[in-house]
Amino acid sequence: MDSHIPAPPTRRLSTGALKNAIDRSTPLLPPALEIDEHNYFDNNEPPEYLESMAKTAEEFVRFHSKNRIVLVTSGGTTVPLENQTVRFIDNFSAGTRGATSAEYLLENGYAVIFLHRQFSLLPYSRHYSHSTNCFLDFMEERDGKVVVDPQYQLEMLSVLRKYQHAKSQNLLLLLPFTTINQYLHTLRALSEILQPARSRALFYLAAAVSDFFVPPSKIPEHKIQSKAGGSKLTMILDPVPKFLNRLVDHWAPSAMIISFKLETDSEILLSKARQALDRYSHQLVIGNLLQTRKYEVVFVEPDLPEVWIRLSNKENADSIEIESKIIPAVIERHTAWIEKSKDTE
Ligand code: PAZ
Repeated sequence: MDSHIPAPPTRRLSTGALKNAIDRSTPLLPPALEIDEHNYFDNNEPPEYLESMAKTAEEFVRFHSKNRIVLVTSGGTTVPLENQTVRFIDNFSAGTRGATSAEYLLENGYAVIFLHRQFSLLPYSRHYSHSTNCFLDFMEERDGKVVVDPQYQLEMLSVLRKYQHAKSQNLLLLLPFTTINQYLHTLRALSEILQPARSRALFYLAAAVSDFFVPPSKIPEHKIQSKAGGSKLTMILDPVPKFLNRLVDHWAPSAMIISFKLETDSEILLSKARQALDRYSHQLVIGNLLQTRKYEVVFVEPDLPEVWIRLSNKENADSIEIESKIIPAVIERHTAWIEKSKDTE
């Protein structure tokens, strides 16, 4: 990264020797087997809305029977600690990567299924939502009416036109999730629904998915009580099975699959991305560091040297979004994937 680009605020909690806190040399968890898939999906009930969501997605895929379709996953999954959930474990992801990438994919003619954490950032509305860009700051009162402040007119008009185009052409399907279980069931259902699209289907898995969860057999039904005098809370979380290889080999065997790898330690980013690629045999891992993810990412592909994508100082000062560089590079690879798949389809 260019040295004078300011690093975004980190969520570092301590200046202590964090290296010792977690053993980062731990290898990745083994890929899930068929039996793990059965165990998980038989024991963790699908969300009630799954069937109707699947119908909507099927219609969308049929409607785009000639177009490229991308499934973008975005935002963080939660891990409930109680069945009637008061408390849950969450992560930092606001869905910026996913929502921004979806816009550039739409601009390049893709139909987008946007599987996102409910209330995280959405394509187009992200420009005016959440605390940094409250939509009210873009408005003013004139003659008793609410109007857009003239200084934002042009930019908002451009965003509005793109949004309305995506809507009127039925190019964007928004599907929410909250928990890790909802995410996994929906991902599997959508993968199967996307099978007819074969190599035209692209998976862009940018969501930050929980690594651990409390299985139904161990989850308390009601709110966990604090005892008088305050006792410690100990919970044992099970690992979430790594379903990426099931996706690659069985759920969507003809699609191009891109996963993301997030780390905080630059020394292990490349090796972890390479390990994921070796383990799951998909086409591309996009690696990024928590601290620099808005300015640089690295493409890791089988049998090829890594490719870094970075914003220059000028691009950064001009508020260029790194996704405007990531997406053309992704599309180039998807085009090659479609070409390569032609012989077998
Ligand atoms: O949502 P965001 O833009 O703040 O962050 C995006 C991201 C860092 C979650 C994404 O780029 C990513 O790396 N997702 C995969 C995370 C992982 O499970 O390793």
